[in-house]
Amino acid sequence: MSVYEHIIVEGKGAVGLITLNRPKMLNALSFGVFGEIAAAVDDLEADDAIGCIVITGSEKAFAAGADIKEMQPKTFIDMFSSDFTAIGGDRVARCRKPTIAAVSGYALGGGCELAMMCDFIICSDTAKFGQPEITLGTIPGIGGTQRLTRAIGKAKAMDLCLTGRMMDAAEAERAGLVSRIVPADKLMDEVMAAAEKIAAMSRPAAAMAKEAVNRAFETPLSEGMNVERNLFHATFALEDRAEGMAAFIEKRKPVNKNR
Ligand code: CO8
Repeated sequence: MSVYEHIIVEGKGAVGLITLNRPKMLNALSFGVFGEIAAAVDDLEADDAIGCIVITGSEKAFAAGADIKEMQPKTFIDMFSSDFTAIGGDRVARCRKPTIAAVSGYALGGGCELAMMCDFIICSDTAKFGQPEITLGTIPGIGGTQRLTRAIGKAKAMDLCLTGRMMDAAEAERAGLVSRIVPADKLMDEVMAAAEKIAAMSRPAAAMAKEAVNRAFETPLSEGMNVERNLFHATFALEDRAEGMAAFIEKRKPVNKNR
């Protein structure tokens, strides 16, 4: 296991919990934080005990964006050479285990983008989402113009990216950015329950379901349908599929072997 300075990583049963932990800076995402998130995903993905990963922040802020104080002196070549966007973000998006973002308070800029890299977002009624980069004279750099547009459509994505305004939890749910809104004091209970439920499913089936849904973001419908069909057929090679259907017929709970 790696040693972490800016995040807390815990294994809670079959759920890996990554908690961003820079409270004084509202969990601003520095290069170091992104590097640690990537290392944590590496660790949790390699850990057979873990079936689902949750990323969360504090009650006040999931993350208020990339660390502006760290970014301010950077030049084009600094950013280009470091390939910052590839460090943490892509690692979360490439994770094959299911991931959930548990968002309370601010999820702005890179914070909103990090949440969108997860498979889905459950938020508290205090959540606020936005891409305020334009107010700093820059634009989103790790998915805010792309994943947000695919998630909520052009009209709202343009509105958020061009005005820099925040969207509250209710608007985010209406727009399809989040899957559920939960009272703030119940957020982690609800997210952990969802994560435990997912972790108890057949792991290869969950990975295939995730891969198929993600293809809808990246390919035309016909290609996505092909991927889905192939993966669906592939589930018939799983012992878990045979067990799942037998258990249904025998009116009992399935025992997944994750193969
Ligand atoms: N970076 C650095 N420090 C921050 C950040 C941030 N993103 N957000 C908050 N802080 C710090 C504040 O400076 C303050 O520190 P200090 O006490 O030392 O002054 C502390 O956190 C508390 O913040 P506030 O006093 O501002 O708290 P408020 O409750 O008054 O306001 C807000 C909360 C509205 C969230 C406000 O802090 C804010 O507007 N933050 C900035 C939001 C923002 O613009 N985010 C976008 C950043 S750019 C980005 O994310 C680009 C992503 C591209 C990824 C690729 C990168 C290379």
